[in-house]
Amino acid sequence: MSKIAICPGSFDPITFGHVDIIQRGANVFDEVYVVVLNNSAKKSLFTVEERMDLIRGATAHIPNVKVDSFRGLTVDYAESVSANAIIRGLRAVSDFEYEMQGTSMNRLLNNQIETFFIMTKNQYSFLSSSIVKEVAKYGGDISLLVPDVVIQAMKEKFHLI
Ligand code: COD
Repeated sequence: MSKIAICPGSFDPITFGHVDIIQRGANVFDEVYVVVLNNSAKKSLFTVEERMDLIRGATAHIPNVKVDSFRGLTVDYAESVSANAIIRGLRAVSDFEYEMQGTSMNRLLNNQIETFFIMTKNQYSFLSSSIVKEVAKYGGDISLLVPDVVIQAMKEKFHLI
C-alpha cells in the first residue's frame, strides 16, 4: 500500500524552507500532496492559483510531489486523497505552541491521521514567507531565500520590473 502524506500550508509564497521539508518528506513517503489551504489568521499576497504555480515551479524536480488547493479542513483534504499523514516543519521553539494546537485539533477531528514534524535546516530556521515579503517589498536581495520563480513573481507583484 502506498504511503501518502499531505504537506498543508499557506505558501504565500513558497520559500527554500518549505522546499526543504517537502523534499525530505518526499524522500520518506511514496506520494506527497502539497496543498494550499486558507489560514484565517493571515492575509495573502498571492492568489491560490499563483501560489500553486509557484509551488509547481519550485518542486518540479521532485517526481512524487503533487500540488493542489482546498477550501476546508486539512483533515478532510487528507481523507479525500487517502493520506494518513500530515507533514509539518518546525523552525524554532516559537513554532511549537502553534503546531501543538493545530496538531491536537486535527487529531480530535480525525485520529486516524498522524502528524510528522521535520526540523528545518539551520540555515532556514529564521526563514518565513512574511520576512521574504518584507525584504522583497523594499527591493532587498532574496536570492538565498526563495527559488527563482518566486523572485520573478515578487518583482512583478511589487512592480519592481
Ligand atoms: N523551514 C521549515 N519549515 C518551514 C519553514 C522553514 N523556514 N517555513 C515554514 N515552514 C513550515 C511551517 O512550519 C508549516 O509546517 C509549513 O511549512 C507551511 O507553513 P505556512 O506558514 O506556509 O503555512 P501555515 O502554517 O499558515 O498553514 C496553516 C494551515 C493553512 C495548514 C492551517 O491554518 C489549516 O490547516 N487551515 C485549514 C483549516 C483547518 O483545518 N483548521 C484546523 C487545523 S489548524
